[in-house]
Amino acid sequence: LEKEALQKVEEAISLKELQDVRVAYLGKKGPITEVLRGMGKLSKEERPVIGELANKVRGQIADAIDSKKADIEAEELEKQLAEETIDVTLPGRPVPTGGPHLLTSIVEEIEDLFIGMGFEVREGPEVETDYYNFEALNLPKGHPARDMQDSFYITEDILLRTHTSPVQARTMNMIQGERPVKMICPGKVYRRDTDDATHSHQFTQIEGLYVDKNVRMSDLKGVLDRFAKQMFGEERQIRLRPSFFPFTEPSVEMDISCKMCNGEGCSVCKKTGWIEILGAGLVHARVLEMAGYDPKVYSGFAFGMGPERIAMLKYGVDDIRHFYTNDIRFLKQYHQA
Ligand code: FA5
Repeated sequence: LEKEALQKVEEAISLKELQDVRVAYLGKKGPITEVLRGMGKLSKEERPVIGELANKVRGQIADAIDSKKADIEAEELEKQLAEETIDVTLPGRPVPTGGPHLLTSIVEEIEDLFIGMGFEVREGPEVETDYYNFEALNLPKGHPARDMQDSFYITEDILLRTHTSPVQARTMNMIQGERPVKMICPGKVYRRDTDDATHSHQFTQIEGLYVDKNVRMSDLKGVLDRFAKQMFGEERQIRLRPSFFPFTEPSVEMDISCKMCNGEGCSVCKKTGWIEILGAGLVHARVLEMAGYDPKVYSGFAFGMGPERIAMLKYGVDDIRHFYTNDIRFLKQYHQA
């Protein structure tokens, strides 16, 4: 019996099999328990001999099971460790990382450029009152120039701002003529424009405003020229064309020489050699006055540019809709490492 049991223990290759052996030989219904149970029937002389023998056999089988159990456990641990080994020399799986959107980068680049010229950065609300979006900018109700910017009205007096110019009026109003202002304001604007390659119903503008004593047209031209050359390269030319905005007098639009054809005329610049990127002018006396600045003491210039158009020019993007459709293949091209 002992030999047979030890043989079974030896053959067991899993903890389950070993447990089965333990139950079979040492369990309540096993042969040794049976022998011990039958002790009562034995004679006085036989009892200690058989008892000792049975206990010895039981002890040996139990020891063999315990030592085999330790072997199997060690073996299993070994196996598990081998299976779970990590090869630290394998190349890692790349984790895709995001990056700033091209539009965010260009706005930040423009901000840095103007901060370098002493402008501070301000913000204003996208949901704006009719007063700040139009009236404070010399565009009273019924003024025909309101049609230049088709609007999304929320109520009769509240709308999505059509440009960032209301931030001019808000900033000046806050300071009430007490000191000069030199600020830019980037932000989203909304117009009921039909979307095409160069127009979007929601786009970005960056407003600029400089009000001080003796600010002149030449100051505006100098700042815009610096901006264009730093943004697009020293060889680029700027051109100011007379224009009209009710909140500036005189008003201009600024064109930049086309990079694609070097001013020769191509499809990108609609064969003119120039591309319009912003509107600007000297702040209208009425606007200064309404915001608490004395136009006899103060003068100023303002501009409003479209960073999408600037990014298109700088990076050769052929359709403004690329900025908003979020095709990862487009966006990835502009991620800096
Ligand atoms: C204005 O919005 C004036 N507030 C700009 C201004 C500010 C003039 C301060 C004088 C003083 P305009 O509507 O032209 O002007 O727009 C300014 C720029 O925004 C344009 O030159 C163009 O770059 C961009 N822009 C205009 N409409 C759209 C559009 N639908 N989609 C994308 N960009 C546009």
